[in-house]
Amino acid sequence: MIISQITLYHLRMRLQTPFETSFGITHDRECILLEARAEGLAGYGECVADRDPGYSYETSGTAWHILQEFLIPQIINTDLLSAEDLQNRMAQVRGHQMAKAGLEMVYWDLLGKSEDRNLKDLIGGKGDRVQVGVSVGIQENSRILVGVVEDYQEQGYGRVKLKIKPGRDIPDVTAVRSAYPDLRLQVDANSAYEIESAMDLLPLDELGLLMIEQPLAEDDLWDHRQLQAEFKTAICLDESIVTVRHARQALEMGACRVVNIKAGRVGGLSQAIAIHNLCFGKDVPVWCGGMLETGVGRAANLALASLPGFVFPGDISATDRYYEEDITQERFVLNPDSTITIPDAPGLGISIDFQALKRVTINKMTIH
Ligand code: OSB
Ligand code: MG
Repeated sequence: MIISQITLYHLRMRLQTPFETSFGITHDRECILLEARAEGLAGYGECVADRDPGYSYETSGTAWHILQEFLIPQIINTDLLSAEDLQNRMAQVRGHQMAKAGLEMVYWDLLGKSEDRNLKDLIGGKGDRVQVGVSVGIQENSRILVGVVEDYQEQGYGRVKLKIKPGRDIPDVTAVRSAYPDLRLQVDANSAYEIESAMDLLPLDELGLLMIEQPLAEDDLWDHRQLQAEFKTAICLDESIVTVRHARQALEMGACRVVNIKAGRVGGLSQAIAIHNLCFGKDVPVWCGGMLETGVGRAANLALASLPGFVFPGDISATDRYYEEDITQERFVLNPDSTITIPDAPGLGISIDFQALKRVTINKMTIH
């Protein structure tokens, strides 16, 4: 597979409603769409780095720089033999997982199109749909939060994740649990606590949560291990796992009992699959996290989440939970059984809506 040209599109897309987490409020989602030409085909990928370095040190700005100056020059006009070969060529860049993952997604889309196979089949996924849930941002107060959850529940979401932060934790989660005793419920702190303040979360242990996601620092494993020892509820790591090695060490030391897998965070689909395989071999459940993707990244997430170790529902919601207008012609809808159907056309299985793309593009550059 020889890629002869890549165009980067810096996108800014207005969210349906602002999304508040412990690291800030997002009104407009930024990302980079990659469009590659190879052997008469067009392939697409999404780099999920956002405008601000709140979730990760990577931003749409750093990813643009790393792609333009270092990653794309490494792989353009050379014969890419496999995803592994692509990873080897990108390995001289330290970190910058989201930039790498965007490029790897392009490779998979092209590979699928050239072999007339969809991504799910290429990676060995099963079934035609995956179980999904919705990630609910911090609201003005508990009463409004319960109303928002009610709305999603009526839309058919069978699993809800609540964002929490110090001062907005126990009362919020308790209010939702009281209103919905049987709802599949989990929380995500996005690194907002320290080992000491996280002990304030102990009442959550009585609320029957599926898991507590990333309570402590993004560069921490050891304190998570200490915390997991104090809680009955499973700790799930998101930010702390950016390589396969982190996943292995986290499991070896007992820093978590569940892993959130995002291809963007771990440097690409091949690395996401490797973490899945590691966890599957140790009977550790995983699930597919989300980064408020466009339809491009959403398609990749759906294929990934069809692997057998993805036993918890993914943060893969319907298009209308995020955007009024998306850049794919396909819109993803929630099936009545709280699933979303995996696209089955070749590659990612999506096609770009170029009119919509034009409306959300704030910068564009082509590299030959
Ligand atoms: O921590 O899982 C997270 C969104 C942006 C950055 C980090 C996270 C999230 C979400 C939303 O929780 C998941 C989604 O619906 O895409
Ligand atoms: Mg998270």
